[in-house]
Amino acid sequence: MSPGPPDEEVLERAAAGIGGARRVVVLTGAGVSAESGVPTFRGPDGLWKSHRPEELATPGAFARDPRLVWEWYQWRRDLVGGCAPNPGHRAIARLQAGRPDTVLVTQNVDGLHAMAARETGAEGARILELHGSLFRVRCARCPWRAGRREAVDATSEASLPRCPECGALVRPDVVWFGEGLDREVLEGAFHAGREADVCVVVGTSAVVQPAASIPLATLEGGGVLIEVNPERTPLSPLAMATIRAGAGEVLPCLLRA
Ligand code: BJW
Repeated sequence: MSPGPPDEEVLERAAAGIGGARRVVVLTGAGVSAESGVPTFRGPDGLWKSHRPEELATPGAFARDPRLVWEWYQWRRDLVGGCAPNPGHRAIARLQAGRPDTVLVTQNVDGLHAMAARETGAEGARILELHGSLFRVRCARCPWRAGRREAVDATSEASLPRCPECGALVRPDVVWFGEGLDREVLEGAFHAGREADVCVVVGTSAVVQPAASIPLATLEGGGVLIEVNPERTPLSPLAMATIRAGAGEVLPCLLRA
């Protein structure tokens, strides 16, 4: 159901909060890419509508059926490969170009924020990808990792890519349930959260930890939250402003300041 046009007064208050902030951190989730045609995870048309997360996004799932897991990831790589940043990604990139101390923390693995930053001349923008990237792979056994955009042939287990160092199976370089996040990236994200006086939370259901706790670090540091999401989330009651609209529709106006 469409939430209708955003409340002008709330939008103005939120824009003023961002405009007056010393430091801003932006936390994004799958919703920011929805208007680019990338499905979210948990919505009615979400990526997990027909598969349970533990069937696909866990190390156990990969150990049990690497072909099925790769088939799902290759389908997503193909889908995302045909998508482009939307006005929401571009608005965040423009904010970072204009205010280079703004840190963007994303749970997304689609690379659309980095693409928007390149298009907007914000190449130096600090983008912390908490959950990895669809377009990187790593060895399931040893530390080898690399960028990889070519298609993975998931027609049989024998056709799956193997590590050039140790011969074990190669897997997507993303963070699955039960796996730790990269320590440096995570520390950077929490530091940015604590230092910010405004945390703009966009398009995340805010149920997956530890990402969902980054806005809490802003609150603990005395800052405020601004949420952009057509639906209510566990963070909504904590936000000084909640804007019930799509990211692509509202961010260009909200981040103009
Ligand atoms: C729009 C819109 C529009 C629509 N505009 N908005 C503490 C308590 C309980 C459990 C745990 C805990 N700490 C750790 C855990 C376990 C677990 C966890 O969080 N479980 C919960 C689900 C209960 N976390 C982990 O295992 C993490 N590891 C970890 O903590 O290691 C240490 C440890 C391990 C074990 C136990 C304890 C500690 C790792 C989490 C990795 C998550 N990985 C995934 C898959 C990545 C790879 C891939 O893409 O395949 O990351 S899961 C999936 O969820 C993906 C996403 O990044 C993540 C978040 O989803 P997101 O972005 O919020 O998407 P949706 O679909 O949920 O929401 C979309 C939103 O957009 C909705 O709100 C819409 O309304 C909105 N929207 N259109 C704006 N146009």
